[in-house]
Amino acid sequence: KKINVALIGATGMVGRTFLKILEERQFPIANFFPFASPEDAGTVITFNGKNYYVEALSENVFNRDIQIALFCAGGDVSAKYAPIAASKGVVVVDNSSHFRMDPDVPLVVPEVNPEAVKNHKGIIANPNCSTIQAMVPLKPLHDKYKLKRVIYSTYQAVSGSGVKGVKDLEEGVQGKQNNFYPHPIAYNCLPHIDDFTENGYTKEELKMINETMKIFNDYNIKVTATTVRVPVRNCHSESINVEFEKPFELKELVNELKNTKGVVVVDNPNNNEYPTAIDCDGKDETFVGRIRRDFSIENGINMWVVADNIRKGAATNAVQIAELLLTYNLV
Ligand code: 2RA
Repeated sequence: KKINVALIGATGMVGRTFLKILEERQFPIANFFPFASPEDAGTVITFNGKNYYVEALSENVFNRDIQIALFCAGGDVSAKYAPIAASKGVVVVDNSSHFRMDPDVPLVVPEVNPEAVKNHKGIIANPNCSTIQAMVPLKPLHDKYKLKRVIYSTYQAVSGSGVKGVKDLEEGVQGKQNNFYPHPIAYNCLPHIDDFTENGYTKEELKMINETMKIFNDYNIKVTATTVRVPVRNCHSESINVEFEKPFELKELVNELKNTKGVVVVDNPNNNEYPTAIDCDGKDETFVGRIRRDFSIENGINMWVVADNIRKGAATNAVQIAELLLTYNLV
């Protein structure tokens, strides 16, 4: 069965990765409608061997025969147009953060809570990239040992900020100072991703905290986070400390991870084997290493988790949600 798909934000870094993922996974598309902002409209993109003019988004485009609309044009565009699309019977998969905490909007990582898509009321939200890559390994561990507390420390690539972030780093290392970020990112680390809020946390940190509880549907899990921008081009790295309710054998815990779809364990420190951003670039799995007991608490571990924040962190996860809509006959 082939369906008609709209891609809103087709010319951005995530949008272009959507095109690649849709092609790689041979998502069954009959008619394809790429959209962008008026200033980017008219761009020609190639998709599945055909050239398309990217159209300017407007309210009436959703009167066309479209089954799924993939949004990756920022929160303002999603806030305005996703409800219009949904009102016309189009199922929206939204990569922005705008609707993630809406109780009527499922927040989905297909390896973690696929069934949640069945409760959608027109809009399904893609979680934040740094949340998605943590959920994939945490899910089997939560199922077996029950999460009590999670501490995230992230080391996030500049690609998370789009082309401007990448430019700031690449030109910064050549001595040309831009000021996309509030401080130089070259040879530097910035504990500042998204805006600061009144409680001293950034929106990025609050996203990880709130999205973890919503995706596991467990508001008793204690979660905290520190999210940091680092001079890495692509892939987010995360140090995750987990306290479980139940005791565990480390070998058994590692085997749980090895047997989890979407997880690749790279963990042999004696051979300098652990996940690195450069090694994970362009991949869809979540890579886990440095798995070791936290001897400071009764049932705890530390682990190092790396994934491609543009692929699994955004485009691939969203396309997997679209595949679930087909699997569950929801479109
Ligand atoms: C970032 N997670 O890395 C945010 C949005 N992509 O900037």
